[in-house]
Amino acid sequence: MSTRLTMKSLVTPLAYDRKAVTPGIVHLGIGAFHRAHMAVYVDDILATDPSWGIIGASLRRPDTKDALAPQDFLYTLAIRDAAGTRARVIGSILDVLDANTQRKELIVTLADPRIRIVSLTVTEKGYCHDPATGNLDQRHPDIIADLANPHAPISAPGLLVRALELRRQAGNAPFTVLSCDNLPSNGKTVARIVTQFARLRDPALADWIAEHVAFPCSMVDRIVPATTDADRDIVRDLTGVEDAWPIMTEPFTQWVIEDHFPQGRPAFETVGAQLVEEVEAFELMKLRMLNGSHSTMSYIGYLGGCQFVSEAVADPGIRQLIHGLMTNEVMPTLPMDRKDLEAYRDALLARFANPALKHRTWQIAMDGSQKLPQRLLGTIRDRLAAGQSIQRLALGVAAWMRYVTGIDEKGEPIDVKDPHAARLRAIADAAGRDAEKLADGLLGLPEIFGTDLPGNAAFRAAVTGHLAALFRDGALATAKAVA
Ligand code: CS2
Repeated sequence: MSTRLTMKSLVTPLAYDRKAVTPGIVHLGIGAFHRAHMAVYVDDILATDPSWGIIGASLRRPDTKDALAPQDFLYTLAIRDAAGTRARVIGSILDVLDANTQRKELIVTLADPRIRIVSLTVTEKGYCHDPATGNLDQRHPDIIADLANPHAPISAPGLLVRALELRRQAGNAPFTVLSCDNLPSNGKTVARIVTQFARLRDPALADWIAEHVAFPCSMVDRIVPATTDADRDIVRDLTGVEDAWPIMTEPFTQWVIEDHFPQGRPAFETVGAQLVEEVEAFELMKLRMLNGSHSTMSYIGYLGGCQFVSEAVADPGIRQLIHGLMTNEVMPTLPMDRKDLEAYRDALLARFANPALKHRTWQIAMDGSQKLPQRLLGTIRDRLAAGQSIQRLALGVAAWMRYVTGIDEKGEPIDVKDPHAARLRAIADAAGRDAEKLADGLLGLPEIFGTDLPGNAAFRAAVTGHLAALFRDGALATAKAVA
């Protein structure tokens, strides 16, 4: 594939000799997001420093390995907007290990001293934590399995701890753990989860991890819709090459990283990343502005019949709602300059409207139980504490509640994907279309709403009122009324 791809003038070829590249990073969760984001920054580095190749690992499914192995792990990145599509070949991923069939090899690789960074995009649910508190969920089935069988772990925390244990036993330095998921203070969160898991296994190991392992925070941003067959056709028409799994994305990309890598790192600052002392304000801004809007638009848009984000944001009611949500309810909670936030908001609205990105509302609607706390509920808490209104934010929460009933506005089933889908469905089935009962049942889930929000009368009233309106008037009319 490489030769054919590099011969095409429309495709930017590799700028380095791939045979000279050696592995320096293991990435857990080698999905579309990583392949459009970190793998691209690393691809840009390899011409000047070939010691940072990536070994990817899939913890659940072998499909990425199956697709990429026959093409030597090369793939096409297609960058799309209204102006057209640009393609480039990415070669930074040297191999992909399927954890289910190559678990031993994966653990040996993680323990290899050449690996100085282990990065993760395992999605929110891959951390096996309680999203409301950020603590390890000790009742999580994968955590129970890993505590019973710590030398053959299946969870991300289990794998990290086993690999760190082997490094410690061998007298080797640990790797730096770099979370690239949309979690609040993602480095601190993964540090907490990993040390809590280690402590359940071996307190001395937990102490060693707490003392020696760095967990820098990072804010990652690039919109990456799931690849479809239509995308494969677009890439084939553009490049003349059959790529089993190309990645489609937008021109925008951002990566803000806390500069704390005691074992060394690629010179990411030379390829567009921002290396800073403190990332958390950036993370908060992105989670609340981008992801908070995304989730709100997705639930309302899906219910209102919008298949793609670009369609949802083209609806005048939804657009006004999202604009108002960011301007009036989110921006005042953020520590940044107002002018910068206005520019950020406007850039987001333009990115959401990208007509070439077929970003499904259904895709973003997934895993709401894991996403709501950092995307909407933190902002709601801050505003309630300051006695401020939360009407638009509460509509995002109510739209999620309406969505997880699993029945759309036409009476058709919704394929609700969520680790708690069955529990959510049972609550919804018991409540029927009674807004009060439904809100009551769902607010009773402490892993989402904590123990404070369910008792907050203003929050409860706002959510219940919106939920009743969603059942009565439908999503688009309700969005327009609240906007
Ligand atoms: C989206 C994110 O699927 C989702 O939940 O909100 O994946 C979003 O596209 C990225 O965070 C953008 O950086």
